[in-house]
Formats: sequence, structure tokens, C-alpha cells
Amino acid sequence: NFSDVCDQTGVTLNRYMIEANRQGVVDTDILSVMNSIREATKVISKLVNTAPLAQAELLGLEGAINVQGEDQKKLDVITNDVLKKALRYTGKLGTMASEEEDMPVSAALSLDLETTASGTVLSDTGKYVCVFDPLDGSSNVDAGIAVGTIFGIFKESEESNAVCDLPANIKDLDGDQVSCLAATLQPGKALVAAGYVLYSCSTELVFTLGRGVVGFTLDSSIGEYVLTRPSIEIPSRGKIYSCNEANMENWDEPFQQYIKDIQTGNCETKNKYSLRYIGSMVGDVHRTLLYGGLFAYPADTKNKDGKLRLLYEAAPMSFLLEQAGGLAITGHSRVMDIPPVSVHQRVPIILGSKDDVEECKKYYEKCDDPK
Ligand code: P6P
Repeated sequence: NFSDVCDQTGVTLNRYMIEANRQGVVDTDILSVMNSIREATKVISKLVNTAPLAQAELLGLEGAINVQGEDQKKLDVITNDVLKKALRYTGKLGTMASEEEDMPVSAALSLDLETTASGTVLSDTGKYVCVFDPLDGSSNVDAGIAVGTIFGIFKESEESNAVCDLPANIKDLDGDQVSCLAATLQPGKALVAAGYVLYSCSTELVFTLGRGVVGFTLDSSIGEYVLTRPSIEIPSRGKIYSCNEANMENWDEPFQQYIKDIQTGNCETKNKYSLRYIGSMVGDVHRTLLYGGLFAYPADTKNKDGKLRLLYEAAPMSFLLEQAGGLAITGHSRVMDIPPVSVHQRVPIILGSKDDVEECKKYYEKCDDPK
């Protein structure tokens, strides 16, 4: 972490980021993007926490199907707009990609906002890309169960446009869409910042700038995120596993065997692990990060790439876990090494405590190399 100023709990996010910029850890553009994430997620926290009081406007279905083929919730749409507008106003982003949008979009201010008083058009100066899931686990909101926002920030650079092999349907896209897509499709190891906001008993902002993991809690009495966890490190071992056991019979064989062994104590620690699963990735990952253990959405026979999305769910969470001393794999490889070929590509993910994930990986290696 940075100087001792940032190790004092109670420091506001604003002060923390100014210090990070002063010490050259982030440039003023990232400072501005993190500022907009701060503002947007305070609004989303309020919306999520008061949704049951505003039944008609905020709860229930939007009456549309999103790009994922899922029933869009009213809050999915509202929170997506809140985040997009906040990020757009920074003028520091080149491109945005959202779980709720089919394709990445240029972050240039839309025409009506672009024209200044003097009539000149603001040009889009952004050199960063922000990928995000505005309200992950939103189907839980009506039941008051924890949900979250996940975000990742890439540098938009020429070489990154050359990095990915663009998908076959590229011919259907216009020039702008092609450059937005190329800027967005980067592997997790290219992330410069990533984090999540958990909307639960408290509102927790946890993120990394590539220098460890830090946690802030929203103090609603002053409307500010204050530093509560100056340096988060995941325990090297846990006693909890977190996955949807309803899919057990379809899982990869190695993962099935690993789970059976940690259920019965037939494992390195000889402990019988407990199951904790709330079906909301941000909540399950936050508990795993703090208590240790393992969270997984592995491949299964029906979903050979699992369910979670590489770009704006698995990669940002994997960056965080590795920065906190943990690991994140698909079973066969490191999640952060995978170059996405499409915005909404899925990936199997097994993340958590280093020793637990390494133990699970041995089951895959045995299967890959059965000699
Ligand atoms: P399942 C929520 O819909 C989500 O995208 C993640 O937040 C969560 O981890 C996962 O899907 C839950 O999926 O199939 O167990 O309901």
C-alpha cells in the first residue's frame, strides 16, 4: 500500500485516491474514473436499500429480455444507466462494456451533452476502458439478499487493439464498434484496476490498483466511503466451499471428486469443509476473500464454459483474489491469462485461498495427465 496516511482507518476514499495519485500509483484519469464509481455506487446503494419501499418503480421485472436472454429487472436498467452516465461524465473513458449491453460503447458524451455553451463539441479524450456488471445477482434484490457491482479498468492502447483476434461476426460491425470491441477484449492480466461494491448489511467497496487489496465501508451518516480494511489478504486455507451443488452430477469429474473429498475430510487438512452459497457472486466472493476457502462456478456437461462472464465478472474478481494472495483458475489454466474473443464469453472459475485452490488444481492435473 501507499504511505501510512492510507493505513489509517477512517480515511475517506477521496483522500485515499488523492494520495494514490500524489504518489504516482494512479494518474488523474483513473482518479476521475474511481471518483465516478464512488458517486454511482452510492446512488445504487440507496436504490437497492430503498427498493422495497418504492415497489412499483424499483422492484420486479422491466418487461424486457437483456442480451443475456434473462428477464431484465427494473434495477438492472436503472443501475446500468446510473453507472454509464457517471462514467461518461468523467470524459476520461474511451470505451465502456456492460453486462446489460450487447456491445461495448464509446464513452464519448452523447451529442446532446457533448455541445458546450460555446457550441464546440467535446471530444472524447478517454484512454481507459471500463467493463462492469452494474447489479450482479439482481434476481436476489426482491428478497433483500446481497447483490453487487463488479468493475474492471483496462488501459485503452494501440497494442491492445492488436492483441485480440476479433470475432467472426466482425464484418457486421461499423468502424467505431470494431475499435470499441478491440479496445475491450483484453485478458484479465491487462487490468490496471478492479473491484466490487457489495450492497448488504453494509455497503462495502473493495478494490485493487495493482498494489494489494483495500476495503472501504459506506458511512451513510456522512455519505462517504471510509477506509476500514487497509490491506486485505485472503487466508492461505479456509474451511468453507461455495458452489451450487444442484449442478454436482454434471460437474467436471475432477471438481466433483475434489468436493466429495473436502465434504468427507479426505483432503490435505483432514477437515470437513462447510458449504456457504448465497447465489450472488459478489457476496460469495467477499466472504471467501475475508474468511478463506473456495468459491467456484465450474464447467459442467450442460455449460462447458460454466456460467460466469470472463470480462466483467471472472477477470476483475481474479485480479482481486491474486492481489490478495489467492488464486483463480478455470481448472486447467489461470483465469487472468485467457484472452476474451467476445464481450459476454463465459468461463469456468475456481477462486479463493491459495492452498485450497492449489489442492483442487491437483485433481484437474491428475485428470489431464492420468499417468
Ligand atoms: P446459479 C447471479 O445470477 C450470478 O450471475 C452470480 O452472481 C452467481 O454467483 C451465479 O449467477 C449464481 O448462479 O446458477 O447458482 O443460480
